[in-house]
Amino acid sequence: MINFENYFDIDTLLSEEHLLVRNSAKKWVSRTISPIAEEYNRLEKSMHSFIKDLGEYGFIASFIPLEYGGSGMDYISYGLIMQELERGDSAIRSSASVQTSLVMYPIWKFGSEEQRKKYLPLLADGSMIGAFGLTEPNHGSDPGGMETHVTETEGGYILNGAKMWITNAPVCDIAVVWAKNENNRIKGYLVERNFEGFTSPETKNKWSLKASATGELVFNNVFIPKANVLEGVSGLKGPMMCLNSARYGIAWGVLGAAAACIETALNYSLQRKQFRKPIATFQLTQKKLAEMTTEFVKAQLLAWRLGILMNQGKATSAQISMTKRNNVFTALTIARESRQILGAMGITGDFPIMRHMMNLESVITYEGTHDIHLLITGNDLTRISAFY
Ligand code: TGC
Ligand code: FAD
Repeated sequence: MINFENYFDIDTLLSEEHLLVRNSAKKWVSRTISPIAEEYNRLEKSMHSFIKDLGEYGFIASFIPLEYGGSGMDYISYGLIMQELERGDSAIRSSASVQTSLVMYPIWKFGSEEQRKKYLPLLADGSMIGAFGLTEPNHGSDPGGMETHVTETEGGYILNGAKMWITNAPVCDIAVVWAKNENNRIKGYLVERNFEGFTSPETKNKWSLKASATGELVFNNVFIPKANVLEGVSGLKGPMMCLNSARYGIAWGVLGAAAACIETALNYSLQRKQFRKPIATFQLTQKKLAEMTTEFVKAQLLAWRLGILMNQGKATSAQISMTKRNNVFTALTIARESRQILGAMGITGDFPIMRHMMNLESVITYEGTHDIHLLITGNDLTRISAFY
């Protein structure tokens, strides 16, 4: 079969190291995740159980410096790892995104040296699982309105409130929690599993990301020692900077899911016969395949270019929003079109398409919805906020 993933020779834009990292992640996923993905989704078994393997292979903490247990790789390598993980299932990419961009990144960027040394190596090798608490029951797209808050007390703070829709909440050992202080400023707090008054009930009955543990983070007078405050940042820009990194990873990740769908649909269309001919013979099938591949290549090039800008420290948050929005929508459209090519077979678990499609319904919502990213682009172009 034609290598549609290299249609524009994108491999020549990658270094030896990039290719090595991509190939080893691809191999690991096809050996470890792809064979169990269907079963884990059916049984709602969370893939966080593979976090130690991710740590061992360097698939988490890829851009975290070596001195803190990371791999010191660049942003293209990070993106390629996300792509390969999501080829298996969005749940395993979610675990890696949260651990790397939403938990290790803020500790690395905004934490004290003591916090970095204490937590980063354990998160990097998967001994600890992290969660990121920004969204609340009453504040999703508008996290600046958050109600979770702290009050100062001797030696630290008392945390009250609740976060919702949190990846890895039920299984986390540590949560990076964003809350307002008495001056109404948002700060980050490191909440450890054994802190009294902290609970994390699981959210059940999802039709998407079924192999990812999602839940709430509930804080009932939880004492947070001063040593657990991320002193290096205050305001909404703290969590938003973490999201820049995670959204960038998603822009690559969804390429993996999209590629799995195109590959499945292309193969199927060449095999499946109707009216005595492979369905690939029909112009309408070819139109679907051609358009999906065109959009895939455009998304791939956008992700690659964004990766270069990330490496140079020049990527803007608006560029990241545009790429996350475009690439997730592209992947979801590809999943829907691929499913059509398979007809009734497309709705079964014998093929990965429907699972990817259902997962992508979450991906198009989390880390900023499709419409919120459009408004961010609109704001960037006009300098007029249309949020309010
Ligand atoms: P706005 O007035 O625009 O900004 C407030 C302050 O934040 C700064 N800021 C950013 N800084 C860095 N990067 C960004 N992307 C930033 N966006 C905003 C901004 O400069 C300002 O700073 P300062 O110093 O002037 O105060 O804020 P707003 O209240 O109008 O709200 C708009 C905003 C940004 C919140 C909205 O556009 C948005 O992005 N909403 C989406 C919320 C979201 O993405 N939540 C994600 C939760 S985490 C998650 O989903 C994880 S899924 C995990 C998995 O993969 O499983
Ligand atoms: P709302 O904000 O209520 O939005 C509902 C609809 O209104 C959307 O279509 C939205 O686009 C639209 N809307 C809102 N405001 C505007 C506006 N100004 N103009 C036009 N339209 C608007 N959060 C975390 O903090 N940590 C996590 O680990 C995490 N993991 C998640 C895992 C999963 C599986 C899911 C589904 C979500 C997760 N989230 C997490 C939460 C996610 O970030 C939020 O769901 C998302 O930000 C949207 O918030 P909401 O669901 O409250 O929707």
